[in-house]
Amino acid sequence: KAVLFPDGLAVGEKIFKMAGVVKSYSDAQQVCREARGQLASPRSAAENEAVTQLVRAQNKQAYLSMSDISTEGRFTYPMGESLVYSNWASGEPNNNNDGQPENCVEIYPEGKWNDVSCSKKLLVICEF
Ligand code: GN1
Ligand code: CA
Ligand code: CA
Repeated sequence: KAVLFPDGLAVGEKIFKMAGVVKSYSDAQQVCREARGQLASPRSAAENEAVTQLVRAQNKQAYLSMSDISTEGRFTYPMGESLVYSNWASGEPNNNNDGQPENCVEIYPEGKWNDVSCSKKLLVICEF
């Protein structure tokens, strides 16, 4: 645990680590892949709270791993499974950025989720 302070948190078997960079979705995915992890994928309220703590500490929205790039309106994890947990903000996902689609997911410092353009530059948090 000590080595994770102040940028990481362990929840059950999972470790979330803030990478200290702000990237587009595909670049963010690559950062986590190169570290042999993947983008944060909170699958429970406890995991979502851990990611939220890291986001709040930086006061910057972060990417989650999930997207509806394959099928509009159907958000999945990177391996294609449907979500087992979600924490959408009210009215989200709305797939609407000035008429442009939004196929990636950001998490706000309050822990709620919003779909956003995958080109938006957001904080990278990986899980291991
Ligand atoms: C943001 O900036 P605005 O209000 O058009 C957000 C959308 C949300 C919306 C919720 C680029 O859109 O994803 O659905 O707020 N766009 C960006 O009100 O973050
Ligand atoms: Ca979408
Ligand atoms: Ca949205």
